[in-house]
Amino acid sequence: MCSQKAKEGFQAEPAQLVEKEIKAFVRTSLLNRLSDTDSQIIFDEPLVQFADGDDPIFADYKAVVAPIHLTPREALAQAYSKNPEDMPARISVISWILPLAEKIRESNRGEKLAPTRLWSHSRWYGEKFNDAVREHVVELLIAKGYLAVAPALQPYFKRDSNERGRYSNWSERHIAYAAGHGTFSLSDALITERGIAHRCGSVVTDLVLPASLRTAKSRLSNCLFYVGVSCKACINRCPAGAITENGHDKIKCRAYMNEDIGYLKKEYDVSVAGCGLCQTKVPCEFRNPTKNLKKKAE
Ligand code: B12
Ligand code: SF4
Ligand code: SF4
Repeated sequence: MCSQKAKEGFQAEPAQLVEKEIKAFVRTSLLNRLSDTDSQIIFDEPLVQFADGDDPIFADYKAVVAPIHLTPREALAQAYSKNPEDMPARISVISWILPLAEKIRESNRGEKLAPTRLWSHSRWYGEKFNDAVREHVVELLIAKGYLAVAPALQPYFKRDSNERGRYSNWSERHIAYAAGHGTFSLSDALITERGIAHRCGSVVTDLVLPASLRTAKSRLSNCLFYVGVSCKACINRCPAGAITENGHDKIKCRAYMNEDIGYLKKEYDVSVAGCGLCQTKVPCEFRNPTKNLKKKAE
């Protein structure tokens, strides 16, 4: 446990310090590079925002995602083998978006059936790097004397399936939505100010951080399809027919990745190859496509 002095120093500008630390880690860590492709950087500068750990939206996720979805208070308490009510009065959630670098996105734009080696490696090694960010943030906070946990790294983290398909008990993009990073979309994925082609992560802590505003009008308002502009680009990009005007069929999507293009795991030497064709060559690939519409309307 560190000295009270260090803890006080961190409290001076906690939000700026946390953001600076995460950005520096993404900029300098060698894990944010693909070793066999000329050290290609995986992720550009991240977006970092915060949510109040007791925001009522987290309780809503038990209905929206699944009853087993944890609130931040439950996630922190479980990690310390305590009851949620025994946790400190204020807790916060740190949520980051890791936008995929241009070269990785560009490589997938020309594909019609399956992801490139570069995309698959950004899925496999990129998530390893995302785990490293989680570990780094937790270690930093604990070293400063705070409680901290990355729920996605905990033994209690789990995935399950229901009639709508796969889900987890800590959905990183629902956490990102709560922290005001953006909105969901026709393809299910989260459209942020840096677009849809990203990975995201989070940490829960008792360091008190200012909650970022959720400025979106609705939970779908960054997607052109839902704001009355004719966009079906992701429908046309999906080789599995998993996206229609009714939304994203998670069961079809997963089956396509596991069965139809499952051979890629061996070819690319990864345990998960991904797909992500719906996240490139689309108007929301690297920006919020509704931003200009909003400006024009003003
Ligand atoms: C299970 C899983 C999958 C499943 C199911 C995906 C899904 N839609 O949930 C499958 C295997 C299909 C999958 C595929 C992919 N995945 Co995946 N996957 C996950 C995982 C492990 C859990 C997701 C989860 O818990 N979902 C919960 C369910 C309920 O979410 P949902 O169905 O999308 O939620 C809808 C409802 O909640 C609805 N809703 C209804 N009412 C309300 C009310 C409110 C208030 C709100 C907020 C929402 C809401 O809105 C949502 C969107 O429609 C996460 C990692 C994590 N721990 O979060 C990664 C994750 C979701 N995957 C990711 C990625 C990148 C992919 C792929 C691109 C593969 C790749 N890398 O090449 C594809 C993309 C598929 C797609 N179009 O979204 C990223 C998403 C980043 C992003 N850009 O959004 C994540 C977050 C991993 C990460 N750490 O970054 N994945
Ligand atoms: S491609 Fe168009 S319809 Fe699909 S998620 Fe992006 S903005 Fe929405
Ligand atoms: S919905 Fe699934 S199968 Fe379709 S393009 Fe996106 S990741 Fe690939």
